[in-house]
Amino acid sequence: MSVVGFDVGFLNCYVAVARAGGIETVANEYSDRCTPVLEDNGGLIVVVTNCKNTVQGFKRFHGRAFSDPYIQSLKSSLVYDLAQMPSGTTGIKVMYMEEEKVFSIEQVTAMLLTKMKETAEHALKKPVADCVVSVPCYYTDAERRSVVDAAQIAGLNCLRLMNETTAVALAYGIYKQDLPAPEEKPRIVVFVDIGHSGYQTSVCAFNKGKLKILATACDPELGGKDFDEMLVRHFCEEFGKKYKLDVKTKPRALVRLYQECEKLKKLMSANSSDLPLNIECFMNDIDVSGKLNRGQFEEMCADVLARVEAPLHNLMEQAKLKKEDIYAVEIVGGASRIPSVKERISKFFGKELSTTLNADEAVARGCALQCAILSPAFKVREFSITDAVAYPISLKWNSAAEEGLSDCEVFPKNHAAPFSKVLTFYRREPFSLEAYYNTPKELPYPDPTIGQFVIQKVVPQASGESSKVKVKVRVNIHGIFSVSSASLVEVQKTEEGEEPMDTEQQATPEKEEEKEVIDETKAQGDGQKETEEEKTTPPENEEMETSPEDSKTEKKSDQPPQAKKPKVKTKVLELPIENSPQWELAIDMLNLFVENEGKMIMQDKLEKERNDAKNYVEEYVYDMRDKLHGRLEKFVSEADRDILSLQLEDTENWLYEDGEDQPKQQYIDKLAVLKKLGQPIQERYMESEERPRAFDDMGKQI
Ligand code: ATP
Ligand code: K
Ligand code: MG
Repeated sequence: MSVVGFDVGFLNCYVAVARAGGIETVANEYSDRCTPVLEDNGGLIVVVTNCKNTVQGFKRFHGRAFSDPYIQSLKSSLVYDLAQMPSGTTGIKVMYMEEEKVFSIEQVTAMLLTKMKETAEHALKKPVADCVVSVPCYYTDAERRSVVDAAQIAGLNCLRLMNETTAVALAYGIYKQDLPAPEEKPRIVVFVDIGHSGYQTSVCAFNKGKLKILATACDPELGGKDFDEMLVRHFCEEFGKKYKLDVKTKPRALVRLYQECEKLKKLMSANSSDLPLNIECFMNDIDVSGKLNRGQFEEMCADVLARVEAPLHNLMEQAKLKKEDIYAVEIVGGASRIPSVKERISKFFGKELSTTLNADEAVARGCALQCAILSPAFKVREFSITDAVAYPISLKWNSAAEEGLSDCEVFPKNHAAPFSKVLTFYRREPFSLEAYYNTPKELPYPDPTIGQFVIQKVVPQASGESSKVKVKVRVNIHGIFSVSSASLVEVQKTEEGEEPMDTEQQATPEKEEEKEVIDETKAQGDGQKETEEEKTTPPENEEMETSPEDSKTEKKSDQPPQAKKPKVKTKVLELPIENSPQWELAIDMLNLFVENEGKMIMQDKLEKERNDAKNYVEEYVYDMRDKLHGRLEKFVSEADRDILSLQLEDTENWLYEDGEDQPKQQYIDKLAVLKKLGQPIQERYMESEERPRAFDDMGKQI
C-alpha cells in the first residue's frame, strides 16, 4: 500500500509521499524535487538539444478532439507535431526508437506518471500503485476521464483525481488545530493557485475535521506563460529592430528566448532595477542582449494583469460572501510570486495575502494527504472533504408521453461532490438519457456533451402500466459523472397484512439523495412535473452521509395520511445500463496502451542496462590505465603492461567510434577481454596486500 500524491503541472510536477514522519516531497533521480514536464521516450531530456522530440505543455490536450479549435490554435506554436487518433482525439508525434510514432495524450501523460511513479518508488523503496493525482478544478468530464485512463496505463490505482485548489485547502486545513467547532460559524478561506498555464481560485469553509468547497472560479488561460509570452513578444520586436533577426522563423532560437524570458521574469519578482537578458550565438551566430525593469514589465503585461480580478469577483458572487467574511487568502503556484499579481489580489480583498503553504509543493502534499486518508493502511486524523461541482450538469431525455424533450438539472453549480441522486421515471420500455453541461459558455471546452446512457431491459408492469424505474446518477470521487445504476420496481399484490418490502440501494460512502422525475404520469400523459422535485428533495446536508436510511424516506412525506392502503410487495430488478461517455477510450485501446506502456518500460530498462554496460567498459579503461602506472606497476611485466595498455587504448577509441552505440553483449564481451588481461595483475596485487594481514591474524591466534 503506497501513499503518494502527484501534482501533474503544466510545466512542473511534484511527488509527495507519506512516511512515518509525515508528508514529504521527494526528489527525482536528478535530486530535484521538481520534475519538469518534458517527455522524450518517457524520459526527461533537455528541451533545446532535441526540440522536435520534446513534448511539453500537453496537460490541456486531455479529452479533446483533434479538431477542437483549442488544439488547432496551438498547433503552430508547438515544437512537436500533433495527429488525430483513430477515435478522433488528440495524439502526439514522437520519435521513439528512431521511428516516428503517434502516442495518444493518455499514453504521453502515462509516460510522465511512470516517471513520477519511479520517483516515488525510489523514495519509498517499494512498488507504488495507490495514489492521488491532481487536476485543475476547471477540468471537464472528458478531461478527467482521460487522466484516469492515463493513470491506469501507468499501472497506478488512482484513488482520487483531486482538484488542485482542494488539495491546497486540505494541506492548509488538516494541520490547523484552531478551526471552529462543527456547530460554529465556519472559517472561510480563499485559495488561489496561479501556475504556468492556469489560474484557479476557490473559497472554502473549514470546521474542525472538515472542509467544504463553496465555490470555484478560474481562468484556465491565465498563468506564468502569458507573462513569458509578453516578454518574448517584446524581445522579438527589439531584436528584430536591433539585429535584423526574425526570431519566429527559428523554433530553436524561440525556445531559448522563452527560457531566458522565463528566467528574467523570475528575477524581476525579486528585483525592481534594470536586469539584463543576454543570449550568446542566438541566431546566425549573433549574440543578443537587452534589458528590462519591473516597471516596464508591468506596463507591457497590463492586459494580462487586468484579468486577475475577474475570477475573484465571480468567486465572491457565487459564494454570496462579502470581503469581510474572508479569514485569509492563501496563494500558491509559481506565478503567484509575481509582485503585481499579488498586489492585485491583495487589493481586491483589502488584506495581506497569506503564504503559509509551500507555493510549489502544496498541491502534491494535499494529494498525498488525501491518499493517506483514503488508504486503510495509514492512520490520519479524520478529515472530511466536500468538493463542489464545477459546471451545472443536466439530463435530457425523450419524454415517454411523446411531448418531446424533457430536461432537468441534476447537479447545479457548486453542488456538493462526490454525490449520488436517485431519479424516478415511469416507463414501459428502454430509454436513453443524455447528460450535458448546461452552461456551455462557461466551459473552457467546446463540447457540452457528457455522454449517453441507455437504461436497458425496461418492461411494463404485469398490468400493462408503466414501471417505476429508479436511476442513480452520480458525480464520483474524481468529479466524473455517470449513471451508476438503474432498477425497475416491480409491484406485486400480496396477501393482507404482509409488510411491504422495501428493497433499496446499498449505502454508498457518498452523500446521496432522491429526486422524483416523473416524466410520465400513470393516468394522463401530460406533465411538466419537475417543479415538484424540490419538495421531495431532502435538504443537502452532511448527515445524509451517515444516515443512508434517508434514501428510503423517498415519498414518505408525499403519502397521503390514509389509514389502510392495500398492501403491495415490491421487487427490485437491477437493469443493465449502456454507458457511452463522450471521448471515452475504448477498453481494447486502453488495454493495448497498458500493454505498450509495459513494453516501453521494459525497453527503457534494457536501454539503461545497455548504457550501464557501456559505462562499465569506460570506467574500467580509465581506472586500469591509472593503476597500471600506479599501484599495479610492480605486479606486471613491462611486456604485459604494454599489451594491456594497447588494448585499453584500442577500446577507448572503439567506444568513441564503432562502439558508441552497440548492443549490451558487445560491451560485456569487451570488458571480459580486458579483464582477462587485467585480472591476474589485480590478483597478484591483492595477494601481496593480504599476506602481511594473514600473518598478523596468525600471530593473534597464537
Ligand atoms: P499549472 O498549475 O498551470 O498546471 P504548473 O503547476 O506547472 O502549471 P507552477 O509550477 O505552479 O505551474 O508555476 C510555474 C510558473 O511560475 C512558471 O511560469 C514560472 O515561470 C513561474 N514562476 C516561478 N517562480 C517565479 C517567480 N519567482 N517569479 C515569477 N514567476 C515565477
Ligand atoms: K506544479
Ligand atoms: Mg499547478
